[in-house]
Amino acid sequence: MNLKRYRVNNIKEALKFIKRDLGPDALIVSTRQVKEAKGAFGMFGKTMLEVTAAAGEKKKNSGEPTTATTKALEAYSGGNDTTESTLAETFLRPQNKNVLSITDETRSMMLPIQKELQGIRLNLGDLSTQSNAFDNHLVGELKHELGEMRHLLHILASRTGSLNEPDLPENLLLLYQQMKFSGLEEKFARRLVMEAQRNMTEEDQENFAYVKIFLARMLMKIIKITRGLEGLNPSQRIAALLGPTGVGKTTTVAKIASEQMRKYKRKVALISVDTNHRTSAEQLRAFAKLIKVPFSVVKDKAELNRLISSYEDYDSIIIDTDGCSQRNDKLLFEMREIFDERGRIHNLLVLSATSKDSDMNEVTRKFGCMPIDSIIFTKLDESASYGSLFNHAIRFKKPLSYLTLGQKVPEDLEVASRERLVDLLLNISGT
Ligand SMILES: Nc1nc2c(ncn2[C@@H]2O[C@H](COP(=O)(O)OP(=O)(O)OP(=O)(O)O)[C@@H](O)[C@H]2O)c(=O)[nH]1
Ligand SMILES: [Mg+2]
Repeated sequence: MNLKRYRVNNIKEALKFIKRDLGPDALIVSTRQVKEAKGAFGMFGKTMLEVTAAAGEKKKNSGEPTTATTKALEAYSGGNDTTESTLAETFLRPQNKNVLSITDETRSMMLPIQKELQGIRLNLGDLSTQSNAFDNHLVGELKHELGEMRHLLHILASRTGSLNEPDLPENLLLLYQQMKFSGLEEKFARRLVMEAQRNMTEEDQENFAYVKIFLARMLMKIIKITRGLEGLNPSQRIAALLGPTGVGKTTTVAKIASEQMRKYKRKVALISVDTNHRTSAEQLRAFAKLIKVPFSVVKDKAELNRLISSYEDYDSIIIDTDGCSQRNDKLLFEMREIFDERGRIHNLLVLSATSKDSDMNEVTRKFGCMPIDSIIFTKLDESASYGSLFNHAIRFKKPLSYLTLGQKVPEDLEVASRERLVDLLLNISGT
């Protein structure tokens, strides 16, 4: 991918350069405010806008220009080069008539299909009420036709990304595209920018930095956090890490144990719950030996409760569990037997930021058979976009406790903060 970075006074200036250098298919990847170095220690420098853009793929035979918004959506969804117009043009002319024409064009294509669908549905209804004339074969055919029509409608709808792109002022449209590029779901991104537009004066909407901060504030209000284990019972913190296989539970247990000891000087004990009857606890046993904390393996709830009671003079008890596939109902049931009790144990669901949104949703739904108090996102270092973290936090309304950013113990652990999460999505700090 051909990436280019520009320092400009405003977004219009950036779009001019992007179009000139990268062509009409360019896509804006990120934006941030930077201070130009000037004078001693770079003080008194002018604040500039830094825009990073990527060149899109060129289509060999250019056709009629359609809509830039559609182009942006296609680029976001993996690059479908059926349109020729520019993202930049849309930003320059957000009221572009083309936006209307593609919507109208699509609507007019879909109208007859929708009518036909309605007709088929009515016929199906009639047939099923007339039991004598009920003809299985005909109903089967109609159902098949209905399925095909639905499929066609789906394709048409996905070609335009959305039937009515938000009609937004330039800065909001730019940030809307940026959030979608980062993986934030279209409906969430749309709701955010629409809400922001309603709550800002037209003058404020023209100030890019203001709009970005405004959106950041809105996002910060949506995200819930636990401040690591600080929100837990201060007299004794008991945390169990649950989740699918290989997401980094054991590594994160070790990191949290170190954090509790080093940062808070707390007395820590480690437990491994071995439901899977695998001898995977050895890794943690070795670590416990290294940091000189007690470590035990338990097999069931009674043993776990007994052990926790014996650790009553410990400040933090961190419990590791075996990986459990969200599709393994038997194992999930065994886990639930141990962790469903509301009370002393804080259940942390561990999810990898590299997982697909749909997989993460399935995991959270399945593990929802036991109380999930907060979520840890691991492997942020292996992920290129962070919209899915927000999709998840918005959808399930679970607080986030930690983020992990690498394999190193103890350093690659961060307490999840709203500022950090919003920065990951909107690149406020520009790091
Ligand atoms: N890049 C990266 N790798 C990580 C991170 N956290 C853990 N890992 C790696 O992911 C792999 C699996 O980590 P484990 O801690 O064993 O995962 P687990 O969830 O305990 O696995 P099971 O117990 O088998 O379910 C190891 O290679 C870890 O080093 C992270 O934040 N970033
Ligand atoms: Mg493990």
